[in-house]
Amino acid sequence: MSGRRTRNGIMACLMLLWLATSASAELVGLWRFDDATNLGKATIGNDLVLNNEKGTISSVDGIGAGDKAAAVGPGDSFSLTHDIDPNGGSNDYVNQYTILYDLNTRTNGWRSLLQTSAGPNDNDGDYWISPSGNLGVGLIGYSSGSVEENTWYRIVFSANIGGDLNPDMEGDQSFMATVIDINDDVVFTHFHGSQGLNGRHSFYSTPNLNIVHFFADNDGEDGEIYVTQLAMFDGFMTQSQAEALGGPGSVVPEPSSFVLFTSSLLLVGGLFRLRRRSR
Ligand SMILES: [Ca+2]
Ligand SMILES: [Ca+2]
Ligand SMILES: [Ca+2]
Ligand SMILES: [Ca+2]
Repeated sequence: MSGRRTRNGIMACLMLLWLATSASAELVGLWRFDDATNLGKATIGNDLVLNNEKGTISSVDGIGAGDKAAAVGPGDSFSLTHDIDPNGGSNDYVNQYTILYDLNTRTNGWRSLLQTSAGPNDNDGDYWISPSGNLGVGLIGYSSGSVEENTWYRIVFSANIGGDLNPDMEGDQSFMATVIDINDDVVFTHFHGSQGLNGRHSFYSTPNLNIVHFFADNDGEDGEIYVTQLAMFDGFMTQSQAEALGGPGSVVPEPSSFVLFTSSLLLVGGLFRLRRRSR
């Protein structure tokens, strides 16, 4: 076993341990876009609904051999019935969540990542990559750090609406974006401004419409994106949690795999000890 694989194994184990013990953010949806015949198929959670009226959604190559991704162009998008209950102190809306995007944008125009309205094209998108590559939206501000087009990134968008994600920073920061590159290096983490409970970025939850949309906008400000992995968590992540995730294409740990994974690690550890003892 190489040093890198050992390190990756330990990292994965620590991440699984953290996810299994973290009460704040459970993985409730995971999509890998590897099945060209069923692009919206879920690994965890509900299948994505493909809004493909413009015909821009198709299967494309992802990261490395065997990986596939979905292309999504202007006017088209994905809708998700997420089944997340109201949280953050609300009876109606999802105020705490994290979305993980492993993506590669194909243009340098406006690229909508999130749409919280009832229908995907009802109004302006709610979280963007701007033409200059900055993350955000006017209401909560933009990151000073930026991303390049034609480059794979993991973007983690964490929301604690009505709350504060950074007690060390003056005022309330209700949103955080962490960007990680293909080498597992953190490109930047940015804290956006405050928002009151049930604000623009809150989702319709289980008692009402129970829906959210990805890569959608009302008038074409949703430039083409390749997405190879998408995940939804039902709580916010902190900076250290988000920055501990690997880069684009790396495993998003499933809570159900935790027991199996640690059992196999213990088994491997036991075999190593047995071998050493027999020498
Ligand atoms: Ca728009
Ligand atoms: Ca909107
Ligand atoms: Ca603060
Ligand atoms: Ca994929």
